[in-house]
Amino acid sequence: MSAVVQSISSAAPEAERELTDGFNLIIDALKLNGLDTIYGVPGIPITDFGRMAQAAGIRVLSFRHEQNAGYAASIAGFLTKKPGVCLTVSAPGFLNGLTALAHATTNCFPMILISGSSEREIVDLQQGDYEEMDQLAVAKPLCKAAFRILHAQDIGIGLARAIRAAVSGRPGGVYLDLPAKLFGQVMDAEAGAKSLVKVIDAAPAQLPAPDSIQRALDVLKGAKRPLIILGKGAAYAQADDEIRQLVEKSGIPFLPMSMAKGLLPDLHPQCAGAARSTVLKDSDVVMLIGARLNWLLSHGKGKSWGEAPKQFIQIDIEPKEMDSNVEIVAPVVGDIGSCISALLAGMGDAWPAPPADWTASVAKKRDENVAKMAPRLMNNNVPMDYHGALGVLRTIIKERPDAILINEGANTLDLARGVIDMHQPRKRLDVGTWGVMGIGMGYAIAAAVETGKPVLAVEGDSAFGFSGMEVETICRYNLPICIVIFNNNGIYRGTDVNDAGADPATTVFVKDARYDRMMEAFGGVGVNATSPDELKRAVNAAMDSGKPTLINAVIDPTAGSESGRIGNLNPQSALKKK
Ligand code: OXT
Ligand code: ADP
Ligand code: MG
Repeated sequence: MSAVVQSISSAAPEAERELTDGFNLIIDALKLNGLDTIYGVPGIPITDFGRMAQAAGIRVLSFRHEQNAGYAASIAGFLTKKPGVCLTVSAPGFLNGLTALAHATTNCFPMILISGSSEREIVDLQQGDYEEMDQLAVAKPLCKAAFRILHAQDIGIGLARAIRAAVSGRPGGVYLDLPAKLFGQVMDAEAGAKSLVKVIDAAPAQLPAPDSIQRALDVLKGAKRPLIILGKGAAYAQADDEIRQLVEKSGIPFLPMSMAKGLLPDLHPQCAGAARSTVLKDSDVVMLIGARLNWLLSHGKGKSWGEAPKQFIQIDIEPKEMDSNVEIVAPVVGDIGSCISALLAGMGDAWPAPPADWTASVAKKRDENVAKMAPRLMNNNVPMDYHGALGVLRTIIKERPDAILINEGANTLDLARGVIDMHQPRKRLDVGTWGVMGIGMGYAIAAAVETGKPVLAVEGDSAFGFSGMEVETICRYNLPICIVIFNNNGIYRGTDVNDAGADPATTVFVKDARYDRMMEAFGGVGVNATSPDELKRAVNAAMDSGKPTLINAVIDPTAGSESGRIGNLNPQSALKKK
């Protein structure tokens, strides 16, 4: 239905007809396709569009910086399997949103970045328009697809193409360029309504070839020390029951990648999360489900994978992913739900359990590691170390398993990943494939908005700084978000000194900063916590009340290590002066 009714000739009633325009057609097209939430920042030429969308019942969340709105849209896509929508102004706003679009593409999250843009004729002749930029050309190499709509009658098709490109096959980011002139273009309302497209079956099932299933089962059956690795593609697929059945029916130990934690509970008897290096090294057959053999898995080779020959089975929707780093002896290409169902059917009722010495050795290593860590998590040291603080948060997540955990930082990320067990699928959201700082507040906002669940954001003090101004957004929308800042006065540690001059070292911040006061400035709750007991009380109070809360958790500035668990990736200079 067109939202605006206009009369083009009040003097001639017989010639009266209903009109609509670009503004209304975009809104109608979004609504028709169930895209009911927009994350963005207003300004020329999209301010009125935001107002009209809000008036038409779309939830429009207005941020302080487009990058955060973009990260929100990207994780909304991951959580809902619908493209998350980010709306920005032209050139600078567009560029601010573009990092998040590239991030969505890299992480295989469906997202659409819609940006207003300047007049084509002026941009193409480079005549210096307001916020002039050839945005389509800039976006293209950084996303899965990019489209521009020039005519109101193409809005329906343009949005349909964007939705399909974002969610079908391997999901990713799509750019949609809307020049300012398009919004005001008028057309007949009936023709406009007819031009809209409700996308049917946007992400069609992709069935695996039966041969590929049989090949995978043959390899798996021959394994002496099999391992299943679950990645965030498996979490995205929302085939939770099938995946659980496959893991349990096979009896094979599973290793969850960071955002796949909780797909099966971390406390599941087959979970090998706490025996990571052992299972990577000693396994002989590895079945990857929605996980890539990229840097996070040492490219499937080298020291962490041990000496013994290894065979890989890979389940992925993207055929080009196969053999990307090492040979895949059994590629299974299809959507995870269909692939796992086919594997389950092929396994029949009597699938042999893996050799007991293998499962026992994995369980033993896991239990040893868990036991080794346990006492460290119970310490009540002041100043807090990471383990004391995380021990408290781990219990809180256990007691509130449906809360969503957002996590970024270096030590704050790596230690939280190991310490905080997850109990339900898609509850842990973090820096992802690029290890990017700045996802925190955008993710927290979208997680609260899309799921209605309480959110706990565990943030390094540096990581938080990348999106910290969005605490105002959190307060404005009164979202149930509790932010805990692990404040160790800096990046990795707060103790570095610059011996060469008066400037501080590059990795340290203002000492003993009180981030909690930022939250108070906007009417939220701020707490300074100096011990695990104080931290526990403050987080529980925040989660009970649902009030926006920021807890400044004072962490020993000497406790962290350079780059957390990935210090080995730092290049070293042989010529470095001490
Ligand atoms: O088996 P072994 O013996 O090996 O043991 C493993 C597990 O078995 C065991 N484990 C357990 N034991 C007991 N109990 C339990 N429950 C348990 N669970 C596991 O523990 C070990 C470790 O397990 P894990 O973690 O699974 O294994 P591992 O070996 O670490 O896994 C390897 C990886 C690669 C998969 C893993 O490490 C990983 O996922 N890493 C991701 C790392 C990452 O992405 N880091 C973020 C980037 S770092 C850096 O780039 C930063 N920057 C630069 C920057 C960035 N990133 N972005 C932008 C836009 N600009 C700049 C910055 C600025 S970090 C950063 C800020 C840092 O400062 P902050 O103040 O924010 O943070 P602090 O450091 O806290 O100060
Ligand atoms: P992780 O970082 O957790 O290891 P990655 O992001 O590297 O995970 O890998 C996710 C993989 O999942 C990608 O290769 C992507 O193509 C795949 N994927 C995403 N959704 C699906 C799906 N529905 N079915 C099959 N594969 C999928
Ligand atoms: Mg820090």
